[in-house]
Amino acid sequence: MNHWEQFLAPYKQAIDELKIKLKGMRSQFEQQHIHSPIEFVTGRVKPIASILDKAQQKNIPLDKIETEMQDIAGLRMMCQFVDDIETVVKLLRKRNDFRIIEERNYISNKKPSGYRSYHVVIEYPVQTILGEKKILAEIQIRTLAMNFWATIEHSLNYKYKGQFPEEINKRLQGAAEAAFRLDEMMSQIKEEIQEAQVYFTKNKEAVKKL
Ligand code: 0O2
Repeated sequence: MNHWEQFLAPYKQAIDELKIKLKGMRSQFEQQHIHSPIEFVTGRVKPIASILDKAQQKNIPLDKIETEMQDIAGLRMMCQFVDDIETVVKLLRKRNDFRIIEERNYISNKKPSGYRSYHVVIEYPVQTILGEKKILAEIQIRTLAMNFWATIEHSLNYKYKGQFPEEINKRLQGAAEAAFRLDEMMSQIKEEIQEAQVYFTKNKEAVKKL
């Protein structure tokens, strides 16, 4: 095992475990036939090249990345509605398998780029054969519309390295505004949508039993 593999191993283990735990929250809502505030969960360990890039950009010495880079382990929880985000954050605060060390609300304080999301930084204890190792992980909670915008902007960032031409910048700001309005419109018909979804899940289960 090389140095990086060794360093990243507990982060990988944390992602594997947390994905199962956070996806489990969704299943529990489904079993109770109540609207799940969680639509889907993803997770990744930051690629080595991105760790090195970010360390350079933010002047983080490599021997400090463990404490200063909070998103080497990153999870995303996608929600249908903006209100669901708060429900999810409250559920995370109640858990006792990790400790929340910071919350960043980029929904009430959107970033100048137009980025919206709620970030929760946790300290997660990984059990290893050498004992417990506490690692930092970042959970990003956002709606499907926020995620759509962030995914597109992120891939454009690769191409333009953050230096968007004015025209693209304008379009991205417009798209961020449209995503915000879409979230508002969906919130207004939330009850209708949820009733239809519960009806659909129950019907699906009835068919399975036939
Ligand atoms: P990747 O590829 O997603 O891992 P900073 O980087 O200074 O803004 P900091 O302290 O690293 O902030 O933490 P922050 O802002 O809580 O979260 C950083 C992560 O949030 C980013 O990770 C992105 O995942 C996401 N993010 C923050 N701002 C934006 C944005 O304007 N657009 C998009 N698409 N995502 C954003 P990385 O390391 O940048 O990238």
